[in-house]
Amino acid sequence: MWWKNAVVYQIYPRSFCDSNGDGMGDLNGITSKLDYLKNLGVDVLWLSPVYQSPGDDNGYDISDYRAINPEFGTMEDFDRMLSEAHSRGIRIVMDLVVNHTSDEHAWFCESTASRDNPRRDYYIWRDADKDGNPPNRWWSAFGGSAWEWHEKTGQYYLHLFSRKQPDLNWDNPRLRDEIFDMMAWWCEKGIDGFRMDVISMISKPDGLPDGRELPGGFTEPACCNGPHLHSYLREMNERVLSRYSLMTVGECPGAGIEEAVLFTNPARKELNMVFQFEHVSGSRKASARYDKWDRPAMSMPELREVLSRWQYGLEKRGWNSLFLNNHDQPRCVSRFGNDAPRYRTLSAKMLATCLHFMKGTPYIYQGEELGMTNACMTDISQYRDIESLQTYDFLTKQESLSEETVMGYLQAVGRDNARTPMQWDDSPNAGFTSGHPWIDVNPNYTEINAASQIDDQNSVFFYYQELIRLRHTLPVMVDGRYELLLPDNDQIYSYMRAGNGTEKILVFCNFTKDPAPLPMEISEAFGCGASRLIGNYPDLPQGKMRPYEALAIYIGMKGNDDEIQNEQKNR
Ligand code: TEU
Ligand code: CA
Repeated sequence: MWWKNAVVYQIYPRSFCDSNGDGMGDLNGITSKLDYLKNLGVDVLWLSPVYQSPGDDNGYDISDYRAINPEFGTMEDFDRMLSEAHSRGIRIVMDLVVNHTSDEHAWFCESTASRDNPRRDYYIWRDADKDGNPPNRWWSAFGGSAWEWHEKTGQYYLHLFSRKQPDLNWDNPRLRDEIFDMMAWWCEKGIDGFRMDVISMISKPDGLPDGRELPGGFTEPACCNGPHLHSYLREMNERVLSRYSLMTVGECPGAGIEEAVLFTNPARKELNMVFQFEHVSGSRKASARYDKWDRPAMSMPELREVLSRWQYGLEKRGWNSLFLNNHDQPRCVSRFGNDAPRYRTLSAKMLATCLHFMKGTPYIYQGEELGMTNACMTDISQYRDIESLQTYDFLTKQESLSEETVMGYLQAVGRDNARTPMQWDDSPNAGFTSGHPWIDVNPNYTEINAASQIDDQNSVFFYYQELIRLRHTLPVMVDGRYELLLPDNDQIYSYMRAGNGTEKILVFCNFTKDPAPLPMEISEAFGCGASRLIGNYPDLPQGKMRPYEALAIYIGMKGNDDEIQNEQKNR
């Protein structure tokens, strides 16, 4: 299971690197940066969608699964990127978006042609109720009703996301056949796996019951972990996944540990791992009328409780994905760390230490390895994400919140924060494009960029490079059992990874800008021959842990220590 030792790097192609000056990242841009990614040391690239799409949801609205969006280049460009990646020992995982298509997909064009079209029930159609209203009060993730009226055929169709993303009807075996054929087509091209978009939503519950009450007279779409979900995944595994050596990760909103075990227990032959969202959904200790937008940030003790529960929960029963960033989340150094210039590098390295020594497959989102921060957009015209724009309209117009309040929400947790262009160097537009970028570059690119970091041993880049090297050289970092330490310490998150023998790694992360009393476990460890694996200060802490200090300590067989210490000396 190669994916257990792998480190995955997520690329958001439209913001990664533009090779032809049209202001949009593209496939040839990715190919031009494969040596950078090889140098970082990552094993797998997960590409957000590059298929044919009108771009209503930046490519998560696919109109042809077997064609490349010309904005990103051609299928030849894709094939070249794939073979260039493979020649460097880097695998490519594609984003599989099969809960819905674009409304411009040929299937939907047929489905809307007439009620008796053979592909009518590739999608989810329902009659209006006696008053002409939608069949239930489900909310679309991007605002408004999850039902769109289709005048020509006189029914509503379901769209859990934008009205241009109609949900597919997975209960239709012919639809499943077409999806599985398409997946096999990509596997035959030589890709190495799939990240499966909102895969926990593909089986809708009978009767489509309303969920939790939400603002504006809507309810939560009660459609995660539906009745046939696991049978559809077992069918997918049997008919496609099991025939290739793939890595599969399911994006599973609504999945708790018990569902995650059902998805990832190898004996069940479904998926290798899942993305769960408990740790990136904000504090559960406070109420929030608008969910992620006005939910307070999670404190370290809350984050520690969630992450530890998942580490213990999947031990010997499944496999964790490890992430704090992606294209839907704010930048972790701004959300969980401290992006003030004085603390940004320190806290970015601390967060990376906390995440990468855990058990599971780590995911690095483009720019995270540089300590890129949230954007600082001050006007709604700078925003591009449909979720941001439709939420802005809903909250200012329907909920009458002030522009200042709503802009504050977008600046804190809007998805655009992660979608500003990758910052390559301090030339105009951060070296992302020679043209006009589709979204503003973060002005701090002059201080935060790859060129200024790849040769700097104190950079965030260098630190990630080292964490990845350690994961590739320390089996206990992959297989060791997780055990929480200092459970009641409200500044330091500490845990241990225990190997079969005497080998162990101790991790200590001060999540605050205040010094913290030095845990005695650190002095004890060095007292019995431990060695420093990595840390974000040049020397060991004396008497206290410094602001945002991170330290990983290795205790193991004597021989290994010498190797480790020699390694340290030779660095
Ligand atoms: O995201 C699914 C999802 O749950 C997101 O809506 C996310 O939780 C939310 O935006 C947080 O505010 C996937 C893709 O990652 C996302 O980019 C797509 O917009 C969405 O599915 C629809 O395909
Ligand atoms: Ca381009």
